[in-house]
Amino acid sequence: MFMRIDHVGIACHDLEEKIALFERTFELTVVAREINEEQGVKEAMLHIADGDGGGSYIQLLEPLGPDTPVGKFLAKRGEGVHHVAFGVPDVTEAMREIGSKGVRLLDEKPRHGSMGSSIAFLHPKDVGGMLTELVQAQEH
Ligand code: CMX
Ligand code: CO
Repeated sequence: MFMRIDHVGIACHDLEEKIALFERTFELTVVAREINEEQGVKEAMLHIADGDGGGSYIQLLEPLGPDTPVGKFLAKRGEGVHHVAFGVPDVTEAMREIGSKGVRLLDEKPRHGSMGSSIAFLHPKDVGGMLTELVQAQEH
């Protein structure tokens, strides 16, 4: 199955503060900002590089409330890496293939992700403790 790393998601308390930190430290640029009510986040994508299958990014995530995936993560573990997202050419096909190997899918069907992408999550306990996201980038 073709895969690349699309982004690494970082949970934080203060999005603006962490954007400034990543811009200052790594000289990255914010290419998209979004509020995703369904995922319970306010987020920013910082561009790293472009590759054959699409770009790669750091995704900074601030929770919209305590009772959201990122809000619960911050309360339990504090700030840091929240998930790794693999870029795939067809998210529905990737869900079917990976699901057939016994990995639990957290989404029954793809949902709306950053920059017009389609996304789905895999249970961290079935992937060595790493919350994993599958991303099909928006077609251009
Ligand atoms: N990475 C690794 N392990 C994680 C985790 C994470 N981000 N979040 C939870 N876990 C672990 C917990 O530590 C817990 O383990 P233990 O039982 O050993 O303590 C186990 O998974 C279950 O966690 P929980 O706290 O009981 O369950 P939650 O209600 O917090 O749900 C999860 C966890 C992964 C199912 C939920 O966060 C989820 O559905 N996530 C997918 C959606 C999401 O994260 N959206 C935000 C990002 C949006 C985007 O990228 O665009
Ligand atoms: Co993500």
